[in-house]
Amino acid sequence: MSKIFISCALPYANGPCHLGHIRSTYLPADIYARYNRMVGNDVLLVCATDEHGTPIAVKADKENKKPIEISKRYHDMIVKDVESMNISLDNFTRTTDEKHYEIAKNFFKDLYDNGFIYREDIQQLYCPNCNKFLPDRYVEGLCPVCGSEARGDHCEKCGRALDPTELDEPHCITCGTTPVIKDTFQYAFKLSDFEDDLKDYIQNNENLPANVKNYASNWLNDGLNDWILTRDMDWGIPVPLEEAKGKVLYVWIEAFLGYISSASQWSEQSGKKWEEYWDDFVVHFIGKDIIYHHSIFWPGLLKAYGCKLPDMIYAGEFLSLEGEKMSTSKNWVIWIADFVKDYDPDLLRYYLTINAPLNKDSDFSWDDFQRRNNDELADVIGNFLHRTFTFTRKYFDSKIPEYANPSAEDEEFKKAIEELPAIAGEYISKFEFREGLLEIFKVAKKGNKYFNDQEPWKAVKEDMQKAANCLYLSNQLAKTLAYTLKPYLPTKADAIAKIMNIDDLSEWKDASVFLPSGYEINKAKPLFKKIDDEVIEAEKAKLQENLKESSEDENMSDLISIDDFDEVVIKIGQVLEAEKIEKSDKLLKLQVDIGEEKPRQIVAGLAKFYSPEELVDRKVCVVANLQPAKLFGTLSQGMILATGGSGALLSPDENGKVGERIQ
Ligand code: B3M
Ligand code: ZN
Repeated sequence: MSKIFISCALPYANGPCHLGHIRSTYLPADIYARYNRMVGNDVLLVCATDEHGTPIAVKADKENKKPIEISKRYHDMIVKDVESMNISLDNFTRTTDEKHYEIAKNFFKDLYDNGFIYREDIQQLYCPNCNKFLPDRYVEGLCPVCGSEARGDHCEKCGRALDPTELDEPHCITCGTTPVIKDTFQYAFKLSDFEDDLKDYIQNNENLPANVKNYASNWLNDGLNDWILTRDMDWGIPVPLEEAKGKVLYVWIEAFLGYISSASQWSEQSGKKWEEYWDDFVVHFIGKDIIYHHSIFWPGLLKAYGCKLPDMIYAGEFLSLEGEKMSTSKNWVIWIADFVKDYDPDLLRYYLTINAPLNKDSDFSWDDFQRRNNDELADVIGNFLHRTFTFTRKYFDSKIPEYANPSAEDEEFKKAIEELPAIAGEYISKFEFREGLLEIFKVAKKGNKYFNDQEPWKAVKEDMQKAANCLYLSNQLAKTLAYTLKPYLPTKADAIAKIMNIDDLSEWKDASVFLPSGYEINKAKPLFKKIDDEVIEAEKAKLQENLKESSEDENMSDLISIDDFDEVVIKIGQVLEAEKIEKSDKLLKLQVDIGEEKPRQIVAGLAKFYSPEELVDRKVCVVANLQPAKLFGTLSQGMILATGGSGALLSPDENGKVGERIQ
């Protein structure tokens, strides 16, 4: 048995969790932790919210609140998000916890006392208008390496950690002023001293995956600079030195220590020593954008501290949404809290795992989500289980029948069941979560085929033993599926176990132990349902709507030219007919006369505000040159102008004539 220390990257407490968080860190960490617990390893899975740093301070400034109010708000949301996805964390703390402050200060002090941290006079960006230094995200500009828009501390495009003074065309994000350079002093870590150690660590650690090795090696080849560990700002952990009043620790150095403070809080509660887990095997699950920090900064700090370095850094690649990069500012995102309101979290766990290996970029699309749910979960796994259970009840009095005189097909299928736990388990232990799930799916598919081929509905009349063998083995596979699916789909696995009278699925080794003949199972309940087309259409429409609303907010201050405005043709129209659209509580289908030969059919989101009768005969304003679109399968050839929130219709004065252009 080994002890395993597993961490998920600390989410910034400046927003709730979206699909990307779950895909790149929490879900893989959870699958890995659950599996390892099942094989008898002693696992410690920790995380915390990252509450300091400019992301939260900037948000607080914008909302005119204290940073702690912001971080508390999002900490509470994140806790709920993570719980709702059934991430089996052993401890989840926050970086404003007292224990964390103590650990972070001691760590800094230790490195300082041992000469790894030194005081340095430096120049930093300062906003003469706001009268403050502009650390990290307080300034934005262009990345000096790739030229993309970048924040002061980080370029998302090329993944590089930056110093704000390196930015081209910098500007203060609060007031837009171009900052000036001003003298100050900070404390720097002698990262450059560890170049050789880090090269050795990256090159000779067999566990590290290719993406981490490649990125880190490239950066190491460029040479390392020392790393500034402090900032001039109020929000953060005070630098534990007399002479450093008004300075705080840079959020990244203490965020790493969140792993340790979360573990040590757990130790206090459990009476177990987290250090034993660290000494045995450490795995950090992170997103690809923070490989630099975890493969260079963190091992450098740990080396200086004299501590064992992480054995494994697993970096999930990006998740896009409907083929586009996710963006919280553009509202092109699906929040976990919204998702779990309408869907079982296991459906998302399934989709995010099976869709692409963790080390490849992946995309979430509603159509594909529906396809995988309907064709794979419902049609293959759900169908197999349901047939097995209902058939056992109907023809075998809910008892697992005898297995005798097996055919070659029976024996081949039996072998596939027996081998599944070892194969799937091997994949999970190698961090190949998708492959493990594919294997499970493959055997479930085989189960369906076997069931069809054996035709037990016929065999019960002609060859009872053939039917008995089929149901004996199908029940064994159902049981094996419950065990092997447990790390992936914990609630669905429990539901299968409940039908099969299995109390707990805690030991992986039981996955291939067959249930005895005569063993009684319970009545089946449908475990997986298909998702209707309308539901998916509505989800897609909601995404577009969110995007539109956010771009409306964003563009408030952007002026357009008269020519831009002239491109929009708005005409006076009159509603001739109006009716509800079935299954939609928002949409109405209207026929509107806009002075053309034929009336236009327009789908309008007005059902919540007007009955169809109220609209007939009304004069309205219509955008007449919009590209036609289909909403809920209904063609829409224009748009009726109304306000978004209250649905108030814009009506022309009485003297306005149908077909007249508004300009
Ligand atoms: N808070 C989140 C991020 O950049 C950052 C991770 C810290 S892990 C020690 O994704
Ligand atoms: Zn400013």
